[in-house]
Amino acid sequence: MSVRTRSEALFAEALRHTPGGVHSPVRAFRAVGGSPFFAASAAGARVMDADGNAYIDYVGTWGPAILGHAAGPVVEAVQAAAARGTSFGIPHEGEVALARQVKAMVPSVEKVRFCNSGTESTMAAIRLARGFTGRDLIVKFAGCYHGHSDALLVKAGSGALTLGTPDSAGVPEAVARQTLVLPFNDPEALRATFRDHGRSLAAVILELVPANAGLYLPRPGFLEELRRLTHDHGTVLIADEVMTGFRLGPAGAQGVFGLTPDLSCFGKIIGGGLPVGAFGGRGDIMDRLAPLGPVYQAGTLSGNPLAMAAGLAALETLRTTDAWNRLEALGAELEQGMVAGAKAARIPVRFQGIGSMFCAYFTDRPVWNLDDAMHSDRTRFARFFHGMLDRGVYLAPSQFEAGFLSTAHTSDDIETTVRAAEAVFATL
Ligand code: KE4
Repeated sequence: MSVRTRSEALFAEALRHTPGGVHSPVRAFRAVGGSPFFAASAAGARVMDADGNAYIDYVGTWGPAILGHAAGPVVEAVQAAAARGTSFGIPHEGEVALARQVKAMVPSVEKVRFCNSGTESTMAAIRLARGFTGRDLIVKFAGCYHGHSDALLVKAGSGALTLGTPDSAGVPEAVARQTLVLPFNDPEALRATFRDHGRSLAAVILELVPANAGLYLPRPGFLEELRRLTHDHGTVLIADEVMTGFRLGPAGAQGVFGLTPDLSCFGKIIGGGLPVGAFGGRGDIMDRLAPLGPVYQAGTLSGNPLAMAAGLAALETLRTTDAWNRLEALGAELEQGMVAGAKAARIPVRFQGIGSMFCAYFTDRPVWNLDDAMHSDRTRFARFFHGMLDRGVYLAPSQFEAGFLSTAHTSDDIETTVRAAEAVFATL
């Protein structure tokens, strides 16, 4: 059992200054019990806490740390950029370079606009789709999380689901009514919704690989049916790739599944760990954005030079080292070890993953949507989480979050993790 007295003291003080002591709810360990450790530093595949304990990190700051923490090329790029000024609020070459790189990696992106978070990117994409179509209704899927803008905090995943507030207080009924929520992987519900509302639907937004209720995959044919229906009804199809973008491959999940969305949203990796969001896609839609068109969107720190430099260094490193093959191999190693460990211990675990993303559901049934995910044994998950943490492995502190590998993880790390899991499975 790791000693965490410094973290406990910091948390006690944080609680006096900040609601729940955290600056994003999922960090509070409310879903797993206990109090969060406080990070002191992070390097490669490890995070070190305020008491000097080291953990193999499978959260990776919720996705951005795909190269591991304090990756050399990213740190050097940020240090060099900082020496030239931390913010301009003026167009600069870094924005152009990162935009060029995004377009080169994601063929569906003809134009791109940078902002400061995934929330901003999806909020702006929805507004743009509404401005482009002149329609109000949007569709999302239960359990998908697209950030905390009002229109999208309806049956949301991630921290909202973890805390049991998938429909947040403070979102006016008049706003929530404009968001239709469907079950994921249900083509019949899709067809019925388009039959009843087709010409009123401004957009459908989805995570192509929903990873904010754990992690599950699209059933064969589901994405193709969605693309057909949105195309036939003039509805904007928005792929939320904030988590999957540049993680599942150079063109993210849309590249893996061969889908061409009308707009895509990005975040996390595109900023190399600094605050960046982005949205992009069809030029005829993007050109409705101010200052060209009537749809307003703005941001003081959009295109921030440090964040642009970090994002460019991250994408360049991923692209030139073909990191995705390595991440795929590590993901397969982890899956094999965890599945074998759970089986040997006769613990019902459904390990679901794709590339470097994964989730271990404590259930014996396949998970294809939020309802399936809700059958997981969250009490058992909480015990598993703490057992792993006490053995130096940091997993996401919620059954409804995904885990992430980085290029800094090694086969030895996976071996250590699997051994720890075998020991914890035996106690569950
Ligand atoms: P941010 O506003 O947190 O940068 O991005 C929102 C967002 C949008 N779309 C998807 C698919 C996302 O996963 C996210 C944010 N992901 C969560 C983790 N599940 C962020 C963690 C947190 O809220 O602290």
